[in-house]
Amino acid sequence: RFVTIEEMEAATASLLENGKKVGADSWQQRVKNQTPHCGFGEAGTCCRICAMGPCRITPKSPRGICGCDVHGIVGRNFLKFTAGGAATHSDHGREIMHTLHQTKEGGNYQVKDPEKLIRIAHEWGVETEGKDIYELAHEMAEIGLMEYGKPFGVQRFLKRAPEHTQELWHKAEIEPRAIDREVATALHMTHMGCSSLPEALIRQSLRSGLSDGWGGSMMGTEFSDVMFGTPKPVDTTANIGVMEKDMVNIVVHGHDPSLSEMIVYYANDPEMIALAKSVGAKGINICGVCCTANEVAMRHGIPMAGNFLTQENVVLTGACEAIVVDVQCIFPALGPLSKCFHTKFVTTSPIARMPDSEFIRFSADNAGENAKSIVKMAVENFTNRKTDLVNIPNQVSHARVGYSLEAIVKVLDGVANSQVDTFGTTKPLLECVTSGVLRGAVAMVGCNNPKVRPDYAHIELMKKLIANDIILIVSGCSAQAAAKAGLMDPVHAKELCGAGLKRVCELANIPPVLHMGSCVDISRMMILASELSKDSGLNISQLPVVGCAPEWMSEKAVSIGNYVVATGIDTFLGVDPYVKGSSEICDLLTGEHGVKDWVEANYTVETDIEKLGDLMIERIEQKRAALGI
Ligand code: BF8
Ligand code: SF4
Repeated sequence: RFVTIEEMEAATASLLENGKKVGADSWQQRVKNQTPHCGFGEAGTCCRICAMGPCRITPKSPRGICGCDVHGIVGRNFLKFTAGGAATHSDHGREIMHTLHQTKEGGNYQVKDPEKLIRIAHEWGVETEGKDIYELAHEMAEIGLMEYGKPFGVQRFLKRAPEHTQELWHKAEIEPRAIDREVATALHMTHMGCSSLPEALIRQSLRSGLSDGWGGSMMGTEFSDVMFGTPKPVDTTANIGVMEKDMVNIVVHGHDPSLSEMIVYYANDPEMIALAKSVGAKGINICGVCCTANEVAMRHGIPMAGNFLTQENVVLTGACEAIVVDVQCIFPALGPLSKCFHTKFVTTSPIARMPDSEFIRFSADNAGENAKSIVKMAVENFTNRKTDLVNIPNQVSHARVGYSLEAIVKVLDGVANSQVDTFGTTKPLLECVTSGVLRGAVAMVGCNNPKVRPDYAHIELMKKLIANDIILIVSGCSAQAAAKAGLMDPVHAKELCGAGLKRVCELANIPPVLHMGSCVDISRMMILASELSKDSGLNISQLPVVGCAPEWMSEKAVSIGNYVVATGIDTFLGVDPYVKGSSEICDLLTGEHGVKDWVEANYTVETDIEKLGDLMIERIEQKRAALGI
């Protein structure tokens, strides 16, 4: 029913043994080689943005050669980190808009949720009357793409936020303008001889974070839904045991659903299935890793083989015919690792080129053709499998996923007590919170990081929170950790809940941990928070809701942290974002009079996971007390 962290670690250990037989390297080994890490890097006190450096700040050398102090250096590093994440998420969103522009009737990409497209068009003030749906899709794609570089105005989606939030952003001068502009401004500000004032650097960090969460990511999410369908609850399975011994296993990994959707489509092609049978397999099994897994699980119930730090495990099973990737969070290690087995490592994007891979360039024009040839290549590779190297640990959990905002509102109707005005709103959830049946909600997101025992923080924190009647909304690799452990099991997970949450799970027929999607889908969480605020008349910062990334590692995660905080949601991190070298930056991010004065929320960094959980519960209870509930 539930898979413990120890059982998962034992499975990984047996896979590493498998790897040893063929001389495979692993992240577990590379972590040892990299430890201890550079102390300057860890504290954020090394600057190498100009060639007079690198400058490192010590008590004896408190300033860089240009005279920049430690606060300027740490702040600039933090802003650059954010800009990297905002650029990455937003470029994913841009790719989606380009794909939308290529949609056509009967084409590789189509509009599957026309209603949502029309809804967003109305929001954006675009005339829909009398237009063909594809004409509208192309027009919306162009307008969306303009959001990246428009010379004037602010992001269109900001209007979705409660008015109070919009006012805070305006007053703090952090409303994101064009998406690319916020990234460029960040890089301009961090150039040698520009900003070294901590406050200015942190403001721009929030602003470029917002250009991601309320700009690029939100477009990525919304228009993925338009093209591939808005997720609805669907049952699936998770963990390494979803790989099938007798089938061709194709693992999809990365982020952009434009690739994985096509691979899923061709894996179901009768011609390909017949080919698989002709080479001695029972069929074709697609499973996912990282955010791509979330995308196809949410829309098609495709099983999730693992998350960030188990990406090598899928190859180590010896049963992976192909691992097909697009962009982001892909270990370059997969190249050499795949060479130790029969696995084909297929890269598809000019953005993520890697040695030891087969590059099949993927684009909207050739998507069908190329997806088919990738599936064919994987099927034909089945006969190269070395059966004595096949080791698939028998670990599988059931999971119900697919909780888009639209789906959450729908399940809430099941909890509503017959007052018509609560249907189609978040009010039933608010009622549960006000009455104390639920104490609050935690949005748990983000990666794995070897600095934290992988998956341990996600899983243990979730168990602690649900036992305390706190509902979880999750995304990214956090979602997969939950699914692997069985915390999304629609039947059994409620056994781990407090009485109140258990009751809600029964009434709404949901697991206590709701899978909202991939990391770009944290934008869904921002809209949910906005709806809760509007439906309750409270500010977002007053809601007993916090965000948490206990094992984060990527630049994208810092960008997310910044937009979650900027949206008014206190955010708890289990890994320090390289800022501990500057008291001023730490005060701005975590103190009572920094970002909190501007956006009514701040960060808490606590690497002791048990304490991190206690702090979140304490914050939720403080917010409840302030509301008198
Ligand atoms: O965007 S949670 S390891 S997979 S960065 Fe990457 Fe982190 Fe996973 Fe998706 Ni998000
Ligand atoms: Fe050193 Fe200043 Fe150049 Fe940074 S910008 S490397 S602190 S001289």
